[in-house]
Amino acid sequence: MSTTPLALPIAVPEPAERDAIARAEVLVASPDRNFVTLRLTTGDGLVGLGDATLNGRELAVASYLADHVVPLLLGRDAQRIEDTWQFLYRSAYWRRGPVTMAAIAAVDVALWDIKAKRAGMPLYQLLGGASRAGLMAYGHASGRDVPELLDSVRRHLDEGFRSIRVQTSVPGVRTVYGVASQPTSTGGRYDYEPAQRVPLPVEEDWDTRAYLRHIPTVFEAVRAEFGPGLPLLHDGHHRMRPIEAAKLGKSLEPYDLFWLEDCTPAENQEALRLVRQHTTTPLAIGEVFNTAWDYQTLLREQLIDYVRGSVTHTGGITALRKIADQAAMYQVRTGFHGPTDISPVGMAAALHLGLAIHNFGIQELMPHSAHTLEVFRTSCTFTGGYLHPGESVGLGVDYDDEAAAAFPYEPAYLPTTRLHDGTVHDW
Ligand code: CS2
Ligand code: MG
Repeated sequence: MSTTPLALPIAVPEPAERDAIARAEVLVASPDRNFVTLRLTTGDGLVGLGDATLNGRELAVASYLADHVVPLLLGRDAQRIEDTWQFLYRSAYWRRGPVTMAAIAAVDVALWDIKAKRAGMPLYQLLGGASRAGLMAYGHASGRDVPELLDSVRRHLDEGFRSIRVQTSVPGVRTVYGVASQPTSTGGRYDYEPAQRVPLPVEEDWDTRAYLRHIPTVFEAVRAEFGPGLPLLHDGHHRMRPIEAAKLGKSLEPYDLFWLEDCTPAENQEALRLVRQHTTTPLAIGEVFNTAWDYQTLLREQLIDYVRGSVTHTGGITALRKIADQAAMYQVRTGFHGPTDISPVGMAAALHLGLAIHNFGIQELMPHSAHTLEVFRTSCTFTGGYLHPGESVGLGVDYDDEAAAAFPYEPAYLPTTRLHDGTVHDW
């Protein structure tokens, strides 16, 4: 009796020598804050950069890349972006999570950078071309009291911002997320950048009832000063329970917010149902999400208005584009995360993607320091309130090794929060 031989798997063709990844370097530097960057070089010398920065846990991603991913990349075909994404995601077996997804993101973005350079065009052209002239950005205004906050809004308007996030101190609370110039528990100052170079996390305190009473009075003052037109945003930074978030959304309705961000801890998607039933204040969520699955319920049930993921923390352009496309089906727009812990490489990736997709909403911009911009030379521009990734080929970012050598890694932690009875709360 004859037997049919089993079909052998079809061999994946070897890459052309010029396309094989010849070098993969994990670069860690701290030009005023820590950044982890992946640099891939092809056989013919094309260079791609990817951002792998995970604020406060940077070395975990550096090790994931150097110890477990770099050995898999050498010799692989730099042209096969989707295939490499699926290979790194599925063959690790242990899926998702911020460390894994930041590592995959770095590879993905570096490969898009290389592909666009190979094509000789800025990345947004490869992603479909520009859908708009520029990307409206919002800046971070804050104040320990209302006059200081109004000054900060004025300063941001002078710098060209046309949309402003408003964060403020709360009477009876010592240190609050997002408010510059507050004293910290270690005697330093909480200035702009929440990650602090301290051996233990700085402690902040919190009182939700005081916050809920105070915030509407602050927005009333801002609207009275700047009128009804200016888009205003606010970040709840995961601190409320669902009914508290619903109450805040409702009490802010007269001030017509552009969005209320992270009103509840993001892992409980169902919480947003309750919030949504009570308020028409637009909701934004997702900066700590790392895959499309984290958005599944929120999008299908139309519980949010903006997706807040970043290229760096959701697995790269390949993954974030799929999230944006899924969001578009529900008329949900993007508001990609853009704090200083997204490096200029991650920021450039967000701008290329944001320029190309149809459902772009707004882009967060926390400008990087001069030292950061010495290490990462970027073609991105901010003019008249609008960001643009520039017309250089690829991402438009170069990494300066010499400048980076002056800024070695320094451990830094994000703060932690306790209620006034000592209970740990969401930061
Ligand atoms: C934030 C961030 O930009 C935002 O909206 O909530 O400041 C966030 O706290 C940091 O990215 C944490 O690393
Ligand atoms: Mg936020």
